[in-house]
Amino acid sequence: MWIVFFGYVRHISASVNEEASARLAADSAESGGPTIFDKIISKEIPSSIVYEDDKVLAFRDINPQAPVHVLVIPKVRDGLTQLGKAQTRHAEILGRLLYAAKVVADKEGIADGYRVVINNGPSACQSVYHLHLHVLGGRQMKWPPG
Ligand code: TR5
Repeated sequence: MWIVFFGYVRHISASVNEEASARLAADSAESGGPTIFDKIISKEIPSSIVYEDDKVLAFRDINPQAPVHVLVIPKVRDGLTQLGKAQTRHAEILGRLLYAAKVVADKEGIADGYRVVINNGPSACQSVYHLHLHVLGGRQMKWPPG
């Protein structure tokens, strides 16, 4: 009984922390300053690159949530801190990112089933404010997501 109670309290407190750090990340994103992904793009910080072209970079997530977990990002942010900031001028890069996600899935051997996720804003737990697509696969996915 107590174990269940403390488990529940821990679960609630983890959710509160997650939400608080997501809100903090969103607040600091308002400044439009650099993110960790800028350093990955400039190769100042090493990453495991899966795919790259003139506009798009795809690299393995440092904290994978599936056997295959790749992030697909635009090399130039141009105001795209999150999907919700997209303007008409971003339509081409949005298409390029989605197509790159498909290319990554093919290259990674997960074409039979994978998930492409965009966390938009604090309520979706976005933590890095440089638009990115998560490509997840290599295991059975569940629906609905958490
Ligand atoms: O929560 P959202 O949707 O914003 O996703 C951000 C993702 O970036 C998370 O899945 C993190 O695990 C991932 N991430 C964060 C860092 C990082 C990374 N992936 C690769 N390499 C990384 N470095 C070097 N540093 C990070 N802070």
